Amino acid sequence: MGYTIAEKIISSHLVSGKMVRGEEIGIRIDQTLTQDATGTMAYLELEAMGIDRVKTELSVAYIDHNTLQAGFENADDHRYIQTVAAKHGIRFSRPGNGICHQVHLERFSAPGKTLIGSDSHTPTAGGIGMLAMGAGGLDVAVAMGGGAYYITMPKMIRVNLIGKLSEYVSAKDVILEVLRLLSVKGGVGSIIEYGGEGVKSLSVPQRATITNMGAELGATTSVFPSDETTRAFLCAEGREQDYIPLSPDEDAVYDAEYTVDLSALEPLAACPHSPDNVKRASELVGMKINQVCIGSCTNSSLRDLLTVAAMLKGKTVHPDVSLSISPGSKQVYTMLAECGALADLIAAGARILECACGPCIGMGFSPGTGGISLRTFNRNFLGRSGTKDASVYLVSPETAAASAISGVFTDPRTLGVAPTITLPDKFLINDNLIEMPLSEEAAVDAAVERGPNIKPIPIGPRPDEILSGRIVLKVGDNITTDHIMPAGTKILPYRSNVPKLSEFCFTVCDPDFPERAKREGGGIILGGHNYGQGSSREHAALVPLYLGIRAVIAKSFARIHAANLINFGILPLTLENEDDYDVVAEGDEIVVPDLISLLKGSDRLPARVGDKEIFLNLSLTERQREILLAGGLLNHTRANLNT
Ligand code: MIC
Ligand code: SF4
Repeated sequence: MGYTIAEKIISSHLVSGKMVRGEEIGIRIDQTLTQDATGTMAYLELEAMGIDRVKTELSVAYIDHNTLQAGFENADDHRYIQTVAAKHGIRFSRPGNGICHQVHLERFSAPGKTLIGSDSHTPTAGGIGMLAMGAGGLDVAVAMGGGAYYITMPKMIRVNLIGKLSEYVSAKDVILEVLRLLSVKGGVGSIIEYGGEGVKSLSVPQRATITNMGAELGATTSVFPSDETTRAFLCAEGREQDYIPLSPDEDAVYDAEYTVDLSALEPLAACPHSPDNVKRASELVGMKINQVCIGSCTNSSLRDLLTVAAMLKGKTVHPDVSLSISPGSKQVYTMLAECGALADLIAAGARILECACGPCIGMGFSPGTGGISLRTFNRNFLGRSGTKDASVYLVSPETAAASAISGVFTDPRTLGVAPTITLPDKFLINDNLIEMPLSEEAAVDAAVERGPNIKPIPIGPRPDEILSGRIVLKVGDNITTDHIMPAGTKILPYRSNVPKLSEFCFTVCDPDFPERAKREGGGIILGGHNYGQGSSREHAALVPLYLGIRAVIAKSFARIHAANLINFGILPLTLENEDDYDVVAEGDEIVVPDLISLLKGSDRLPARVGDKEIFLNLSLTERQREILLAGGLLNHTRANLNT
């Protein structure tokens, strides 16, 4: 039986387990990346594990999320990351250099290699044929120390692309179509591979837009073949030596196949409040809009912004619309400036932001009350923009630019002939904002600087003999990590301060939750399907842990979040009978007697709710059982290092 692209990369990096769908495998990791909102924790964890020097081929620490710096906190965290990176052998991408995924794609990604990043959109690098996955900071720290990354061997889904995109239809519309087909749960437990004739017509940054939003499908990752287009991109980045061709074997076996006809695609939009709530742009035409935001790791490449600049040239942004543009990287920004496109954007009235995540993570540019915002981003979860009653639509750069000019939702195909964008053969290469780490000798005496915002990481207790607690919160399906641990200007500065963060936990769903959880001394959370979808932020596990949450019971979990819960010693339990969700109410007391012995070997836990018995499932590998029994991965790794 032949291999898929992902199986080829996995087989060359397999350190434990067998490549059998559903079984746990350990993979050797070549590269890691972190960003600053998850990076402080990841490096505190690296230090806590006693790892002096990273063992990966390449590790990069990016600063791109918390760049508003409304107080001392962010700057202190940046300094911590800069000094800890230098000491431990990690490259440091300074603030101003760009969004981690865009910069990594440009400067470090390589077909056939493995990458994990403490950010759920790490699969962006799948656009170049890399096996790139989002992970919790602790897993990234372990990989930096040379440890394997463990995942469940995914199913393989193939998406065949046929035909060619029409004018004004772009990569964002492709992934929105896949989201429409598969939904935000459709990729869970799977790797999505793109193939077919249509692949050839897509540039690497376009492919990266598609793999980026594979995160929204819940997929483990997404990957494109590596072909002549990949080689040309690497050449343009001055890195042809990183090129290898990569395609699936003729007889590779996929668990499911879909076909997307690029020629038949139209501009699409994901409507509030979910990336899979997809409609045709033509159905929304004429809707008055207030704001347009262009950028984020999904759509901020040179190709995207040159397209926007060409569409805005000589026009003025509609007076009722505020348009922000955040270039994805310093490379993109500089090249826009050099060719004059930046001047066209400024002249049209765009508000140019620095190359960082910015409005995508609610760092500024919140819409007004009840505002309608069109964004080229990847997530439109409730409240993520910073305005709870805003309506965010996810669209392509083409739809965004067309609508910014007209002031109403506009199908760009109505604008006449589309601009032709030619990308240069050589990109501008200047890595002056990437600092190399100190040599091993110099690192010995180098100090790591810690500001007062950096508080100790909560460490989970070992589990008690009996699990007993009240349901302190009952929530529905598709709860995101933005519900559990919101971000935005007021909250993001505290990513290294868990006690402070705890004041905001679940407040999008229930403003009283933090107080109640404290009063009750913690307890258990009950959720629906796909609990914890969205980001990789381990704070969505760490903060509940701090508030005393010892278990989450749900109908199903999102992959990264389930791993984060286990890493911090919180039990991710599923309901054996989904109907029991309706039986259990907030305030009910749940008791699982004999927890320890069940944890040692059983997948099925009998639990008492009042006078009723229900069954909870806990399907774990041996390794995960040991982690939970140790009270989390930090305890477990420390114990192993000391034996
Ligand atoms: C996001 O898009 O939600 C983030 C912010 O990039 C997160 C990481 C974080 O919460 O710091 C992600 O996607 O993992
Ligand atoms: Fe940054 Fe937004 Fe991308 Fe997350 S999704 S990495 S916040 S640009």
